[in-house]
Amino acid sequence: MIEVHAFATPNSVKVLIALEEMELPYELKTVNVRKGEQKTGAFLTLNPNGKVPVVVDDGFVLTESAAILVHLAEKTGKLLPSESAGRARVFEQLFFHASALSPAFGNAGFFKRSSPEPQPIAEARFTTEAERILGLLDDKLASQPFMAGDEFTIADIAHFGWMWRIQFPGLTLEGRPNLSRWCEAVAARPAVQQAITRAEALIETQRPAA
Ligand SMILES: N[C@@H](CCC(=O)N[C@@H](CS)C(=O)NCC(=O)O)C(=O)O
Repeated sequence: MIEVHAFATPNSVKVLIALEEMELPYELKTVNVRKGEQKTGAFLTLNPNGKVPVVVDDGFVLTESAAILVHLAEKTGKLLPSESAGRARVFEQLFFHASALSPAFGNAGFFKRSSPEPQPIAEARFTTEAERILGLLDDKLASQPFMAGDEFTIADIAHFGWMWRIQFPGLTLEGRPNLSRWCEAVAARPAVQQAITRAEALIETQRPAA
């Protein structure tokens, strides 16, 4: 069975959503990033980069959420078009997510909530960039139902991971009607709801018994 080392985080939930959508059984291993478990020796042998998620598929260890989404899509033949142009549109969004959206959201959240000292220039820089990216996605969804075209794909799963945690960088979807419509449609999918339930349970399992 596929092992998923994860926590209730934007990058982790993408993998759970993909597995639920693709109806692949998996075993969850909690890595509590709030307690720093991603920097411990045992976990670092799986991912020297010290970040979740990590998947172990029949002994094959894979890191990086976008690479994991592609691996699972290729394994099942689901949520990634086989024809070249459609496939390229999905990769376009995955690269955009990994190089632009995810760093902007993560850094905006860090400087808003976790920085040991206020850094107004950095916070403004990443928040403005995250807002600009939300605008781009809202514009894209004015003319197509999903991120890479007419079908729900792993590109939607990638972007949804951070929309699920949009409160961390202090952003909202207010005034973004197309993105709001898309987000509601993705959140309503039974597989997405099941993945979120399982991700949130990872926090519960770490709480001491009352
Ligand atoms: N590019 C990586 C980013 C992974 C990442 O930043 N994971 C976060 C949780 S969403 C993490 O492990 N943070 C803890 C840390 O950086 O120490 C991916 O897409 O998988």
